[in-house]
Amino acid sequence: MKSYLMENGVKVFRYGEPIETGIIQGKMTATELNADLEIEFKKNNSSINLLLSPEDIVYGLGANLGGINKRGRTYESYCTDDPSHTEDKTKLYGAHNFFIISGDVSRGYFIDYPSMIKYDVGFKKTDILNIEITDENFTIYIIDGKSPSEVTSKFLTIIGRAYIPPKWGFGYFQSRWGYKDKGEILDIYNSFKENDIPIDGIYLDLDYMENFKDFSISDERFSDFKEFVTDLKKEGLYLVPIIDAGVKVEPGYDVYEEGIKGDHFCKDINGDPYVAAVWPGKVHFPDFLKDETQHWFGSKYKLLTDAGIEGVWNDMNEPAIFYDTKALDEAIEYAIESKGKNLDIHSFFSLKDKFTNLANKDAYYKSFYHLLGDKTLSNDEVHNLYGFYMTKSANLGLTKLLENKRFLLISRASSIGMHRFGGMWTGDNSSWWSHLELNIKMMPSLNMCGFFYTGADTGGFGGNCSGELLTRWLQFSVFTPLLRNHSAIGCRNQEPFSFDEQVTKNSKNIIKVRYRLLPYIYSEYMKAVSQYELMFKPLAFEYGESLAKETEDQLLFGNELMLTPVHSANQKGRYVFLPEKMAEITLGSESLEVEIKSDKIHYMDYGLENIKFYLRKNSILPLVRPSQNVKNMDTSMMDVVAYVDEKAHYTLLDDDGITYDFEKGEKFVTNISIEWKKDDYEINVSNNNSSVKELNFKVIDSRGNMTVKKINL
Ligand code: MIG
Repeated sequence: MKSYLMENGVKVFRYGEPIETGIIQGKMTATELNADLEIEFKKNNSSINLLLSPEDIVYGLGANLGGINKRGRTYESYCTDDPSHTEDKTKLYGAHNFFIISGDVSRGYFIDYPSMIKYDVGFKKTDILNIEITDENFTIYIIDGKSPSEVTSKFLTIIGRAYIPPKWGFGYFQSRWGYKDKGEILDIYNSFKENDIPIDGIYLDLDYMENFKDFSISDERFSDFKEFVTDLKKEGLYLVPIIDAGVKVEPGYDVYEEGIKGDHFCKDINGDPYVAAVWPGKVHFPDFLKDETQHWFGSKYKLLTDAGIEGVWNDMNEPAIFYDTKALDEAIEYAIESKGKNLDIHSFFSLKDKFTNLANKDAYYKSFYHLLGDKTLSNDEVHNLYGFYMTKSANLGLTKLLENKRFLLISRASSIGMHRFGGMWTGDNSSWWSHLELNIKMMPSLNMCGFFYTGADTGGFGGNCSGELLTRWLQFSVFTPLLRNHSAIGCRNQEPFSFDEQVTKNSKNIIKVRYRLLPYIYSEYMKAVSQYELMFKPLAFEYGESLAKETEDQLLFGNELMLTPVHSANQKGRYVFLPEKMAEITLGSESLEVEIKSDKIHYMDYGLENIKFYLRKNSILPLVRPSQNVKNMDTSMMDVVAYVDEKAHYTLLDDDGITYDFEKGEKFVTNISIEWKKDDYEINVSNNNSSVKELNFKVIDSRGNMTVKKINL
């Protein structure tokens, strides 16, 4: 074991010869340190036991099932395409190996290892957190702090600043697997306009491609693509096409030919390009771990950027495999042999399993290889890096192609480290109430692992969504930086206008509220990523009461808000726990109501029409008028709602929303201070944002007295 110390006090313990993953950034100095870890090394397995005291909370682990407190469950880190996120599942699409044990003190652990890790967080034994790493070569980072926030900030610092999308990426997006052609995309867009529902973009799923080929556009369904993209963009509507990991095997197809010529594909045991089957049938997987391949594949996005595209989503990059030819042939052989036989229960099930278990077999990932430096490694050994490096490849390509322009980029598979290059969505959830609840609980864990530009498929991907579920989901998603309503082919249509009139009306109102909150959400995003703080926080990160530790369906958002979403059916409201006095805000597209609430636990009426949340004491929230899209957002006149007893301050951060000039200090800042002086509020504003001209203040105090003031800048 070798040990190191990082500048911010993070301790590093390297066991054996770990694979260089590229996740951690920052200097390390060799120092003799004691890890104080109980590790049992066996062949291909290292087992670590950490002690949990009864009061300890375990936070983190990113995209996973379970609650905010991860105790009482098992988890696995191995990026997996499994669209059925039922309660018994142990792994999803991401590998996010950071967690915190928080009790009297807090200690964070990050395990830098790119293959399977299993966690038993007090499941078999209540007081043991057991970690099984399938190797003896890995690095553990240990981060101590007084509080979970302090630990998180230190961790976010050593993994580097998160990806920043363009401002239009904070708008509302519609998506559906199955929008078949230009005509349908236009119909959808027009319905948004006719219904006066704001929208910033439509995602293009597989349907835009020619025979599922990456970097191809169907001439039949999407002719004159460039014109189509450009015309819509002029109105402020962005199209965001999908790119899959597998490249179709097809002689004559440029991406395939270049990939072969440039030696860019993963190899099989014989050194030939590995053949798997996904959408287009046979595919090869680019070896994204190689620098040259990252640059080559990244440069292929040119076909899209040349057409005016400024955003993409990377899919199937666990990578997902429907079957490989060997396994399929075996299954077919077996079926032929079974023909005409009397199949008893055992032989019938083994026949059936041959086919139903064809997808994503463990064996596949052991049978193809990457080149990392001068080492050849099976995919299994570096499995969790594949989505990460595919997204890095896209980021490198788009950065070069779009120069100083920011782009939208999300991926399905991820590991920590990828957060610097793109955002992520949480994969194929379902139109279930429990998945709305999961979405709520997952947000802080994702933030802790560096993922800020993230959200779930609003309304649920698989299954049929009800109007009520969509409305409730929107009421929460309005706060997630990535706000995308996406659904699977074959399911009921899920656009806000595909239900009854009431649902359309409510969704419209709620989406408009998103646009009212947008300057605040954007400002909080920029602060969180640049100051290495969470955007979504568990209550216990700031409040000490035991109830704060148990409450998992309320979240702090930024420094100002507390979110209390309704996440079950047929409710007219919900119970809310207030750790302190707060102002209850009811926000509609045109309306704003404020009421002081002091009961620790009270029933909150929360219907389907508006959004409700809480504004914390001595806090300020700026709002704008709703707009059709981000491009048309008008910040000249803002409402500023505040709950102030003594004094409050808010810094509203803004920039051009398009370029990286903010990194050179080109930021627009509006500083707002409100202080209670003797018998009135003193309001001070300093502002270098020339587009902000008029502020309409509504300031409430703890007794519920409201002061209204207008300030022209
Ligand atoms: O096997 O492209 O998660 O968002 O709509 C399904 C079709 C492949 C999975 C993605 C989903 C997308 C779908 N894809």
